[in-house]
Amino acid sequence: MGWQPELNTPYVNTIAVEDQSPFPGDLAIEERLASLMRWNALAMVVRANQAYGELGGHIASYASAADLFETGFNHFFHARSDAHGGDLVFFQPHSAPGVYARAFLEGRLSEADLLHYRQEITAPANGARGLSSYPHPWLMPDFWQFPTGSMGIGPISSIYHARFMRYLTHRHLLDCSGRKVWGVFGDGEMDEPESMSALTLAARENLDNLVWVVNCNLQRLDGPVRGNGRIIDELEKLFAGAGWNVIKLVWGSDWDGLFARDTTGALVRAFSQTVDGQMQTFAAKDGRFNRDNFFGQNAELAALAQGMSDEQIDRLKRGGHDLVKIHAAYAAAAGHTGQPTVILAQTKKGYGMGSAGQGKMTTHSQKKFDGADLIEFRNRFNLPLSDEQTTDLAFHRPSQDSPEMRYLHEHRERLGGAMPRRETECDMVPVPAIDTYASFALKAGGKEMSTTMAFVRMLGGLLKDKQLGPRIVPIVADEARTFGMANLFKQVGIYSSVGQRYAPEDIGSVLSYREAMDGQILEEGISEAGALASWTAAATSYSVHGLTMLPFYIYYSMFGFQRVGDAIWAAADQRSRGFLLGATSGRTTLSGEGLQHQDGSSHLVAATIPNCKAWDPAFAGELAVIVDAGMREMLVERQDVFYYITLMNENYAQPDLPEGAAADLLKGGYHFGSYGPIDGQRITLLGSGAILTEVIRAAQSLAAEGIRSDVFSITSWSELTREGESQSEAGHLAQLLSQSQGPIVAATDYVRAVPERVRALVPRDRRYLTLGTDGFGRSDTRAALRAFFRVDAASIAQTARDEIAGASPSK
Ligand SMILES: Cc1ncc(C[n+]2csc(CCOP(=O)(O)OP(=O)(O)O)c2C)c(N)n1
Repeated sequence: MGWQPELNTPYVNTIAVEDQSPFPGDLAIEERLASLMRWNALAMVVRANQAYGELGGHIASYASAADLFETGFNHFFHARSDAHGGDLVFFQPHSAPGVYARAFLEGRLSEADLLHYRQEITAPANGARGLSSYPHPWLMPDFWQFPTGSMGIGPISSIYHARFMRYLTHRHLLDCSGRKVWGVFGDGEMDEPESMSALTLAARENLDNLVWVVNCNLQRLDGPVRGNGRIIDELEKLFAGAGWNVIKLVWGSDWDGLFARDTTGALVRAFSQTVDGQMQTFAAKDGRFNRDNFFGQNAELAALAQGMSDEQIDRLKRGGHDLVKIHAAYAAAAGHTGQPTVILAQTKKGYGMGSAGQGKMTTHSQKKFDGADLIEFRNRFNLPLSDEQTTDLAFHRPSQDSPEMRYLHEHRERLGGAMPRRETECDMVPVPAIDTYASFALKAGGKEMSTTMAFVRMLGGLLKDKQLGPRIVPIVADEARTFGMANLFKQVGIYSSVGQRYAPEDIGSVLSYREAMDGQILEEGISEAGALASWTAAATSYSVHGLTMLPFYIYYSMFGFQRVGDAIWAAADQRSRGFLLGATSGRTTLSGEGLQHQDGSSHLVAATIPNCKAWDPAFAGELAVIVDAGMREMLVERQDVFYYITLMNENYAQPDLPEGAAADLLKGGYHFGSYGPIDGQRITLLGSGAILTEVIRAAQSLAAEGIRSDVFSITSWSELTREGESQSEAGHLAQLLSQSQGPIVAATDYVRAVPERVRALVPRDRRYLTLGTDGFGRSDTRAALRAFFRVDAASIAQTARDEIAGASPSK
């Protein structure tokens, strides 16, 4: 018949009036509370900016989201308690002032704290706690759980957190049933690729523990989200097509009567012809304008508006400002099974800011109010404030025994206490002794293998450990075979929420592809953003769920910090604990793959993340010591750090780890060996990762010429730098170098800026030269690439000779 199902429904509420669940609260009190939140949030931002105009902050976003937040707080968002594992709630970042305002009413923040909004550094000296601009667990570790400041990170993160809760349940590690993930996001934010990329995953996995509320105030920062279209229609199609349950929450209760009287469908027809840019204008204008320009479009509409005053027209609420409608939508979402739900809530940006901001193009950054605007706001929301209190922007907290405060506390107590609240209590998972899984690496005896192979073998061993094994979460983004991990498919299985419904093609093989409900590997497909979100969910399980998990996400190193660096930054903010393994790393070690795959920069970016320890080990034994130390730091000492380790795919002879090297290598480097006659001319060579093998070969050829080289394996340029910079006396590098003499040549498979970081720590009387792989990669053999970038043994040796001869131009 050529029929195509229509994914759009008319521009009205999905839930009909007669299907609305009854509102279980006291509407008048909740409205008064919401008004107080609005006021205190506004006062906080305006006062901060009156004091210091540069501080910034937002009012209009929370003004649009206040009712969406408050309904959640009063009726739905469960905090973690003895009776409930706790919901996860992602808050629109620039609505943070509203969350602080609530914490103030709840008594969790003081007036002094509110006065230090966006003044984190100066606050302590004034006996207050500074309030971070946006949700940052790093900065407010007992408060915020999820960083959402960078648009798109919250949405994708919420999906993978919801999926990870299923994973924990299916693997019988923690029963997460009855717990939900709520996310309030912006309609503009939905444009981010991260926001949209995992929608089908959420539907495919039937994540009915996930509810998104998209605050469709129809505006973003610069202007309308879809001036010439309707964002709610567009999102309805997108989400429905992706398999979500869509609840449109477009109009408030005041419209119910109008719809009931509209027997000809005039309203629905008018909406279908009104684009968002126009809707925004209607939001910005008064009742009179709306009577003339909306209801004035035709006789049928005009008839509907008859009998309503301009004031009443002005106060016609959009769905996202009507507590009763919001509650009904939330209740339907919370009760929906089999699919994730999105609530598309139409609101007005800057709601209630009157002529100062409601629906204005510039409202996003509006933070100045004159006296008249403030009085208008007070009147609009019936705030119990005198004129003076209003113009003074006095914060207001009703007395503890007022009905509002009793109501507020009672409702949060019913839901397990205040939110947001970040917990840190978690179990201590013992780390197995290193020789139970890594003796092969520590005593490699010259056996040839790559560090990737060594890592996979160690991981296989760790997975067998009775206590730690089940807590490990191996994560891949469709590269398990690349890294030789196919054996793990059989050993621990790939997680699938439905098991395996097919006979795998390779069923007879020992490495057969095995999916299982209790499978341990998270195979994320080709989505580095997804895999990183998954890693973050596992890496913060210790805090979000009180259950320590240890994720190892292994990926093409070039598709890490470069591709999803912002997500890693957010994971760092969220105090993640886990391992990132940048495999096939190095610009010349990954030979044939060429420009886009070859990584020469990840260590540079990793070094900028304060709680990321980045390592570039050359040998399997070094790798073992680093993995062991990382596990102890994260699981036993429970430090908020994560490790980034680069792994290579080049096979070479793996030496035994020199006796006593472990302590030094964990500081960033150790003396690997000396070559050539003791009385020869002296050169010092530093190398890391696979390029250390070139350094050693250079030392051997120099030795044959009578030159003495001291070779140091640098396991972490960034740790070496941090250690050195934190010492007032000679740091580790200086101590290492004191065992050697002569000019120093450093070589890595990364851009020269990586080894350049330690330059200031090199003794002044020593020349320091760095060799690296600056420029675009090429596709060729390792030998050709290393010669091209001048990080091969011959180039290193030549640089050393030139230096000794005093002929090298300084580089
Ligand atoms: C990745 C990223 N890009 C840009 C910004 C700057 N920014 C902050 S809020 C905002 C507009 C948000 O619009 P919307 O999501 O519709 O939320 P609203 O404030 O309208 O509720 C922008 C562009 C950001 N925080 N993150």
